[in-house]
Amino acid sequence: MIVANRLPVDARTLPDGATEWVTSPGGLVTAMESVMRHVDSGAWVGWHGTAGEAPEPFAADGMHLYPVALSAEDVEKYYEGFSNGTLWPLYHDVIVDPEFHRAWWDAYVRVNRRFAQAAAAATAPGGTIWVHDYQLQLAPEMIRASRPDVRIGFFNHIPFPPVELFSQLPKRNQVLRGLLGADLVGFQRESDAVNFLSAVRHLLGYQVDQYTATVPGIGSEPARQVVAKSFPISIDTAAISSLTEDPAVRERAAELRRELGEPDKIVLGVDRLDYTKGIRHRLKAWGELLRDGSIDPHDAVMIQVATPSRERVEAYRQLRDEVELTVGRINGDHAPIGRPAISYLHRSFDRRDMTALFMAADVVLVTALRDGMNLVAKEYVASRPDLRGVLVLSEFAGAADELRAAILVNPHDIDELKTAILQALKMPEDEQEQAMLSLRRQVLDHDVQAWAHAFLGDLESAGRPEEIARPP
Ligand code: GDG
Repeated sequence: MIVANRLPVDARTLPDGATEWVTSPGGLVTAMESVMRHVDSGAWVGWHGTAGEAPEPFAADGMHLYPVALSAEDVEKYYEGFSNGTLWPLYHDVIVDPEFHRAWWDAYVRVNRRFAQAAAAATAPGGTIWVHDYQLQLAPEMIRASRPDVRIGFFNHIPFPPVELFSQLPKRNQVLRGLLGADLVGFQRESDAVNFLSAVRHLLGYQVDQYTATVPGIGSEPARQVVAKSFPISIDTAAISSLTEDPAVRERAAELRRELGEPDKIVLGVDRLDYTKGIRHRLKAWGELLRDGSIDPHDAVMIQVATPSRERVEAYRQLRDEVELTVGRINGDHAPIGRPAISYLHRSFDRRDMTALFMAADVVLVTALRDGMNLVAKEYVASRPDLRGVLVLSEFAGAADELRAAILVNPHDIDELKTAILQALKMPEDEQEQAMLSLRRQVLDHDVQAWAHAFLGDLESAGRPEEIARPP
């Protein structure tokens, strides 16, 4: 049983008024969809994407889907509020100021309880529940209270901040206790697991060692051990490999270059339009390189796909305005007649188009200021069986722990970023090949199925409550 904020589908109303369910985009869905295809009788509890009553449970993509209702107020306070106005910025190094409102917290508790109840009601005796992400940190404890027979895993897709930052969170101890309801708490990076265990020790005073926290029992209950470890998420490399072999996708990649006026170099960014992704830093570097004359806009074009995201949250509206102003200025100052210096695309593309873009890109820029993992970096690598192309990767993305053969950058240092972009544009083919070989070995050997297998394997062994000696 997967429990996540969103179901892996979106409702689309057909002309005759009937509802059709289509797969929805996003990192978590991309990752879990391919995992669940290999599970018999898999189920998923999540929000179906529209405020109001929930539809009856239904089957899609071979899974049982259990929609959870969110009212308009829940969406505003639990989702846009506490999840994306408080936790998201706080967990991403306070790139923008987190807001704290008690009414948002109340909604967060209420909605977490609703998800926990739905999961507890739909899971078979002795089953396994895997809760995902920062929107549902209280659910593990709530599920355990009513279903002590099930194994509970939790995976955090975003970073877990250092205790100095986490301590700012009102209700921080409730959040830690919520997570400790799981048998296994998984994180993207080793440093996230360390931060979590350190918060547990400092704020709750529980005993922790390298991978475990000991949760004292209440009354006659035995103490429990909770394992906290890193499980770097990955991608469905087989699916991408087969797309790269599709003649239509290859043709689309060639066509993209023709449509852009056959530039020598195509530089690509693909991100949700989110302030964590460092899009403004990237644009600043690109604009300065054009202004300095280090890049000739006839030779090199940047494509920036900025997928619409959280458009009702103020910080995202502001970001969109700033990004669009900057793109407009750079194009106004530097674009040759009839073609852009930056091709800016504020919309979603299908998987085939995305793969074609990766196949066409000579350089991909991942300049996140903070990112749990960043799947785009791995998708680019998986899309390059020809061993061409250069990845410029922020050291603040989780992917930097594994993708050491990328050009690693501190995106806050615009000069360093400019140097890295120039280095990427000038990299000889034999060096590209050497780096891409090493990157591909890492990504292809550690795909998303291996990630899920590792997590579920550890959950299996972590999942039985063990009596452990209580301190005297
Ligand atoms: C969170 C964490 C972590 C983007 N635009 C389109 C599109 N995408 C796809 C990408 C990629 C996914 O969405 C985005 O994943 P990321 O990892 O880059 O970032 P988040 O959405 O922030 O995801 C992140 C992830 O969860 C998984 O744990 O890595 O750190 O923040 O797959 O390709 N896909 C399509 N059209 C688009 O226009 N089809």
